[in-house]
Amino acid sequence: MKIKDLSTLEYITPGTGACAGCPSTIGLRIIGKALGENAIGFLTPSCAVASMGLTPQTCYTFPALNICFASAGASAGGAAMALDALYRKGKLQGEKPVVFNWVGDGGTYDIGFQGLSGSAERNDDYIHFCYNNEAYSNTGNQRSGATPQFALTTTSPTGKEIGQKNMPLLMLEHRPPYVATASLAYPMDLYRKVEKAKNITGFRYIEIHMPCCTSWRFPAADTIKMSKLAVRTGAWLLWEGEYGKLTLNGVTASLAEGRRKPAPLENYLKPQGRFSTMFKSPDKDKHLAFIEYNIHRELEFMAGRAKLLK
Ligand SMILES: Cc1ncc(C[n+]2csc(CCOP(=O)(O)OP(=O)(O)O)c2C)c(N)n1
Ligand SMILES: [Mg+2]
Repeated sequence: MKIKDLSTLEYITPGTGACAGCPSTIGLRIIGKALGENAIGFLTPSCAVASMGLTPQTCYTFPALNICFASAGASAGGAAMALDALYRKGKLQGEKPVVFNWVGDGGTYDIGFQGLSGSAERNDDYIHFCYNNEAYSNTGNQRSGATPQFALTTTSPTGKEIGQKNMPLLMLEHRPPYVATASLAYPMDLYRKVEKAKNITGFRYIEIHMPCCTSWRFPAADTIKMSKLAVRTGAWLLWEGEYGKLTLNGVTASLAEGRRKPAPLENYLKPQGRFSTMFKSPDKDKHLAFIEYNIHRELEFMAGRAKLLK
């Protein structure tokens, strides 16, 4: 299957208030084509909400419910249970809608983490999408648990002092039926993962890397280029897992097996204004080497983790 063969269904209408080059809109278009018309989405405060417009003129074509951060797990889990009850009582017929969350990294890694963890452990029946733009973007670019080390944000004005946490792995360790990471630069890999998740019952987590031209400060036309470089440098890893078992995918697998050399890190970081202070620093080479070391270490760690449970 090729991208041109995907459904013509659109989850977003023209005229959204999102920035030009917004990765969230690109991601939602692809996942919509995989999830189809029979789906209900929950959104926590984020760019995806700030740009959706006001009722009755919102840009989404799926039923979209705005919920608070802490309740993302409980809301989607509760909706899935309520649907089950309606089917049991004979009040609904036909195929059960897919319930999904569309939540940022701030909502997933930080503010909604506790509720999400509880929901994953209960194995509630929905897909949680984390669209990870590595910052609290809609509120003006504050740091999150997904912001990389040395990146400038308004709350890390000299560069973030620590790196990001491995949130998808934390979700995998809840041992749910499905966890995956994906990239906008590999849309058919993303599509395949969403379609796979759609046909599984229970808690599913898919995290999509979302280079954000506004917060990261690179040209708006380069969203996909930055997405691809993130994967090719090893800064973003592609993998999927079921019940704790983990498999590396695509370029990430080639990097881990040494079949492919990582792309030069500077090609990825230099065009991003959020690293401008690091590139001006006399310690630039030391910092770049440290990031490279951490990328390599993470890849080795994930490759090792993949071998542990087969
Ligand atoms: C409990 C709570 N804390 C803080 C806020 C303010 N707030 C709104 S959106 C947001 C950041 C969201 O970041 P993320 O989930 O990464 O989405 P993005 O803006 O990057 O799309 C914050 C802190 C809020 N609405 N509710
Ligand atoms: Mg964010």
